[in-house]
Amino acid sequence: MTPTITAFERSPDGGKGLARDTRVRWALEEVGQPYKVRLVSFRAMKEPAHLALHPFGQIPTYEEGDLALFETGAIVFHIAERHAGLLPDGANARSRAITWMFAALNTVEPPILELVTAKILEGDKPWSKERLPLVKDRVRDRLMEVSSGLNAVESSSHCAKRPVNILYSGSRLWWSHIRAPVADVAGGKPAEGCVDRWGARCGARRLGR
Ligand SMILES: N[C@@H](CCC(=O)N[C@@H](CS)C(=O)NCC(=O)O)C(=O)O
Repeated sequence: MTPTITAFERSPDGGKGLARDTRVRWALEEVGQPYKVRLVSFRAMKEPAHLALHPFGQIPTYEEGDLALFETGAIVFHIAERHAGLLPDGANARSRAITWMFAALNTVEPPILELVTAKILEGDKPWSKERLPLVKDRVRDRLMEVSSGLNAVESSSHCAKRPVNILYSGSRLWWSHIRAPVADVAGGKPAEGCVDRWGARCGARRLGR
C-alpha cells in the first residue's frame, strides 16, 4: 500500500526542505518506496481532521492503510524496520545506528531548536542580543561533540568493512537539519569534520516533490 505523508502547503522556508517532512521523504526515497503527499495549510493543521492524525497539529504525518503515525523519529524507524537499507543487519550495528537516531533527536536537535527560537521568536526582545551568543555557543559545542563522535565512528575498525553511509543512513538523514544552523553558528563558513560532510550530502540530495 502506498503511504501518504503530510507536508506544509506553504513551507516557511520557501521549499528548501528544512521542514521535517524532508526526513520522512528521504527515508522513503532511500528505500525506494513510492509515496503520496497531502499538503496542509496552517489552518487545516489545527482542525479536527488533522488533529485526529497528529495530536499537536503538526506535520509530517504518515498514513498507511489503517495505520497513522506522527513524530519523525517513529515514522522513520517504522520505515527502517520494514525495508532493507536504512539500518544494518547485525544486532549491535543496528543498535548503534538507532543510538545515533535518538542522539540526533534527543541530544542534538534541542539546542538547535533553541537557536531557532532565540532568533525567530525572541529576536526582538531587549535581552536577545546578550542571550544569542550563549545559545550559539551551546549549538557549536554540541556540534563539535557530534563531529568528534562521528569521526571516531568513521575511523573505527567495525565500520571499515561497511560503507559508513549505509551503516548510518538511518541516522545520517537527521543531519539534513543541522547544516543551516551550522552555517549560521560558523558565520556562514562551512564547519569542519563529519557534520559538514554529512550535511553537504544531505543538502545535495534531490527530493521528489
Ligand atoms: N517532534 C516532531 C516535531 C514536528 C514539528 O515541529 N513540525 C513542524 C514543521 S517542521 C510544524 O508542524 N510546525 C507547525 C506547528 O507546530 O504549528 C517531529 O519530529 O515530527
